[in-house]
Amino acid sequence: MADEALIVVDVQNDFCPGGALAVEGGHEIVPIVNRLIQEHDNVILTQDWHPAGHLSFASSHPGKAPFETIEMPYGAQTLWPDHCVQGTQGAEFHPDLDVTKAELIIRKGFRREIDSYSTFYENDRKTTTGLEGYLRDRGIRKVVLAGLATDFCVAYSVIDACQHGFDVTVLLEACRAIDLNGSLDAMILQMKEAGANIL
Ligand code: VGL
Ligand code: ZN
Repeated sequence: MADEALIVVDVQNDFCPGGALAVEGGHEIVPIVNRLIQEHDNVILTQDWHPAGHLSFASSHPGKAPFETIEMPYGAQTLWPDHCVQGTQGAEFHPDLDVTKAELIIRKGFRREIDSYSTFYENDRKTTTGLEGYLRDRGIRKVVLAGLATDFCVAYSVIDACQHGFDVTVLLEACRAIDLNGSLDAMILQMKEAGANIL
């Protein structure tokens, strides 16, 4: 399947139990994702990679608490606990994730003023990560997504991939969700409406 890529989203310590923004059962997907990596010819990893003081952190907004929403110049933004700070242990991939085969690591969220859920576009929906060009240049037509979290970085990446004309599959058994105020059901619906195959 030379025209298919596996995109493994944010399987990092801070999104696993014990981490700063732990996703319930996040670590459980690691063996499943490792199997998917072995089965794919083209493997891409994404890494949430924020500078200290990132504006998606509640700590950057006096009086605000994690999981509240604020208005940013580009629209509504959920505030998070400090997580995936560049160079910290929490930003590293899970130690058991089999990263060796990955040909590309896309880092996102490194601009202080903009958060980035999708691995194609940052949350202003204009700033690109370059992933689309990479996939086109490599002749990739199909993408398979797995990782953390289903209802944020996976879902936004899935929807963008669909809108750019890729054939997109999400493997839910290889994802885990944050599920904030019904976000999991809402994003599964949006992924379906975008045309993704949800397995
Ligand atoms: C994510 C919230 C903040 C994710 C990243 O990987 O889904 N969620 N940063
Ligand atoms: Zn983040």
